[in-house]
Amino acid sequence: MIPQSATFILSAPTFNDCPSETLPEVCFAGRSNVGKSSMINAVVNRKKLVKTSNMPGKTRGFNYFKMDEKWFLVDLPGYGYAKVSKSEREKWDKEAQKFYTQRTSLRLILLIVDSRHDPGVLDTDQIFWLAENQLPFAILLSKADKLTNNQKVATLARMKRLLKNMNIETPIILTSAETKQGIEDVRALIDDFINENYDIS
Ligand SMILES: Nc1nc2c(ncn2[C@@H]2O[C@H](COP(=O)(O)OP(=O)(O)OP(=O)(O)O)[C@@H](O)[C@H]2O)c(=O)[nH]1
Ligand SMILES: [Mg+2]
Repeated sequence: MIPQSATFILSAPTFNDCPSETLPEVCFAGRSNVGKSSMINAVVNRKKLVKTSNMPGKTRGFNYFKMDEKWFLVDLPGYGYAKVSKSEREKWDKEAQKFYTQRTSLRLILLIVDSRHDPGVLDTDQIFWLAENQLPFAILLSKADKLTNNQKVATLARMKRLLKNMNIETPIILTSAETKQGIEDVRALIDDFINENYDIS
């Protein structure tokens, strides 16, 4: 469902600054510049709820948006951005891990992976870590508008194979914030998790 109201709540620099209010939460994560913010705008059907840019590394902290007074959407900074110092990155990784494992209202992690490239070691590590910690997540392959039909089939097969090799079963959706391919499916997935009628295990 497209939210009627979508409001920015706060940007929490650390896990401890996240809202004390508990509503079901869905977060968007993935490498820097993979299209997280664009995906969010497409899913909530707003042109500029979240800032997008050609300059990776713009998003800082846990950015909270309230949807229909019913659930929180959280935009996370991208991982692997080269221009952020190693110590900054490590600090953020710790905050993100705390968030994933301790935020009890977190219902679903949408991990965005660029459909045009082989998932790199950062993506595979992240996928493995989420699965190992038994966290509810789905994979959104982004920027599908840049692919031919053959490439779309290949990228889906590649991701399926990777998950199978890791013994992981989780939804994969091919998406584009440009053409809106898959966006309806992402909305349906979110609805299912918000309403708790989906069991990923
Ligand atoms: N062709 C195409 N380009 C896209 C799509 N989604 C995002 N982009 C482009 O990719 C770039 C990065 O998009 P963002 O949405 O800002 O990416 P992000 O993951 O939020 O980036 P950070 O917050 O910096 O980590 C921008 O130039 C977007 O226009 C898509 O579906 N198709
Ligand atoms: Mg962003």
